[in-house]
Amino acid sequence: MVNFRLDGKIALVTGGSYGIGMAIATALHEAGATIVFNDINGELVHKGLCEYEKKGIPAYGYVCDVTDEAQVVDMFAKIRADVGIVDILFNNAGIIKRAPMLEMSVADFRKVIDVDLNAPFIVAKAALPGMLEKGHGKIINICSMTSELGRETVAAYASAKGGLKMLTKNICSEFGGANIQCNGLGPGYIATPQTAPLRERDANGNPHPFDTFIVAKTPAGRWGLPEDLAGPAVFLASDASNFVNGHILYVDGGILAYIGKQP
Ligand code: NAP
Ligand code: GCO
Repeated sequence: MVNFRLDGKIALVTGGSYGIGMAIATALHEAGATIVFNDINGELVHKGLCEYEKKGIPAYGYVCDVTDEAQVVDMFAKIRADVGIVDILFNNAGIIKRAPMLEMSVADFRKVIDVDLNAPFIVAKAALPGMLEKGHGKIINICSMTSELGRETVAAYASAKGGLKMLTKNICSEFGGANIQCNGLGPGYIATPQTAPLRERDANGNPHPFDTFIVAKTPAGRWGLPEDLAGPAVFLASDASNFVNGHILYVDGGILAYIGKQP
């Protein structure tokens, strides 16, 4: 029988105190996994823990900046002591800075690369020894439309998410023989705080032009919801995907298939 269940598995979702991370963690819990998450400060972790408790999910939360290798290594030691060895890692924590390229500072470019590309390397590196010890593992990197497509103002983010696609393929290449699958989950345009500035209405209540643009560019005719990622996330975390490796599963309502509305 196809096995989508995650009973007995420990799943770490980085940046999982709200948004896409929380929706993924909720789905993994429903499939049977024990949920561990981190966020960058104590306030966010506390908020996340309260929210998981409200949902009846017994989650473990840790304060950890995923760009800091020492903090990440320390978090993995704590998780091992408190919960056990991580079987499933979702590299979800991410940031975006939108600015025309000529106005983007090098410092901002570096910051985005650090959180969105260097950190998934650091966290995967910390997770892999435990997975090798257990003889199995799932690493899922949260990619983006911008892993494939460019757009004005997101040079740093697109560079990081394009790089993350290749880090995914490289982890697959290096660890596939050890029964570790590394795949990407590429959300389309999802309604979360990260995309809220693109959906703000003007004083007259008219939608943001970018909002109108995205709805027209999406064959599904709407923004995605974090919950739209639940099924694909469980699939990539489960034994049902054991021969899927180095793949990026786009969950975008069809954006990447579509040339755009004809005039
Ligand atoms: P979000 O609302 O901004 O949540 C991201 C989480 O990561 C936040 O809790 C954030 O904390 C945390 N974080 C940021 N830097 C961190 C660090 N150094 N260490 C630990 N945690 C950190 O984003 P989202 O929309 O849910 O997106 C989640 C992931 O999906 C991101 O990788 C994003 O790029 C990707 N994604 C989003 C969309 C979309 O349309 N929303 C589409 C494709 C891909 P703070 O609140 O302090 O920043
Ligand atoms: C943007 C958006 C995107 C999305 C997402 C698309 O400014 O274009 O924020 O980058 O967040 O990653 O898949």
